[in-house]
Amino acid sequence: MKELISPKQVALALGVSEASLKRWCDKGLIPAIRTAGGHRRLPINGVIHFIRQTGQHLVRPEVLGLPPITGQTTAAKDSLKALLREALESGNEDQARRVVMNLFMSGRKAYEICDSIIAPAFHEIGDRWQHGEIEIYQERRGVEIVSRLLHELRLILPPPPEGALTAIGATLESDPYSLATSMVEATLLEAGWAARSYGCGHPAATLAAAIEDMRPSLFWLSASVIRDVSIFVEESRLLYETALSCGSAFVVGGRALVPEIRCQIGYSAFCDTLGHLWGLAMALRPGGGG
Ligand code: B12
Repeated sequence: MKELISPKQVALALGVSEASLKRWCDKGLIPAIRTAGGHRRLPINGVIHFIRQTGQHLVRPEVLGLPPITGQTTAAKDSLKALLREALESGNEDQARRVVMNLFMSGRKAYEICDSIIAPAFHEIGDRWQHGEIEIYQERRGVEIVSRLLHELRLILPPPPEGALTAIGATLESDPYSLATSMVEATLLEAGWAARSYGCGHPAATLAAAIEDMRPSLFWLSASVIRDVSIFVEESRLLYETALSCGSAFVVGGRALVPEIRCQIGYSAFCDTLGHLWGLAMALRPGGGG
């Protein structure tokens, strides 16, 4: 996907005149930069933000590198989830992209799409694998597809504003589950944070070093699987204490953090869902609420 695009191409994508487009730029509704020759160039994430905010209809989405608009955004949540699950199981990446991008372009937040469509689709995929209805390769191929889609979402989210709060996060050594931590990153980015997931499988000591080096406002730990509870309790204590000493909030989430484990560890906030994190992230931003 290109990063900058001409007003003419955006006008084509929206089916409006170039004059209207330039007017929106002049009013500051769409961010624009000027080339050395004085021509306007529009950052694609600014254009996408404008479309999502104003509900503009996309006539030629492919001009912006987006999949065809299918009207699937109005379908019931369950049927979208089923559509996505089928697409992931059959390796139909285009169909998966259409489901996710159509929801996103219709103004749904990344966290809503992750919490209510993508994660439930994977929960079903897990159940179907457990019952021998699908192969392991289908599940893993689905993870790869969603990883790419999350990356694409990240590219089209508006860049964090100047002075944005920073956040980093990851999973610990025994935890190979990569999607949740990428989803946390997307959630925080959309909430206007400068967020970076450091991926999976880190020794606790290196995450503590990252907190000390980066001094983020927030450090998140995603825990999808805990192999040894006493080791996890010890490792999370190190992270909590390091975060506190660096002035970072320590935010935890993930399906392995059942109440019996949560009560043994320290943290600044526990989130069941990305929606909870969204609420927290918006409240912590300078000026709050937003
Ligand atoms: C994909 C997958 C894998 C992949 C993951 C690859 C990857 N790169 O991520 C791999 C191949 C590693 C894998 C391996 C195994 N898996 Co597996 N896997 C899954 C599957 C299908 C999807 C997981 C996923 O990504 N879900 C999507 C995420 C986004 O959803 P989520 O975890 O619910 O996260 C949400 C919230 O918890 C929250 N959240 C999570 N973290 C955080 C953090 C913060 C800060 C916040 C705010 C929120 C938050 O937000 C998310 C969005 O709503 C699940 C099914 C399931 N129920 O999830 C099985 C599942 C977890 N796996 C299972 C099993 C059995 C295994 C294996 C043991 C299989 C085997 N025999 O080898 C191994 C174990 C690996 C290990 N070391 O532990 C079982 C676990 C059963 C159990 N009771 O524990 C499940 C439930 C499948 C099933 N139904 O049987 N698996």
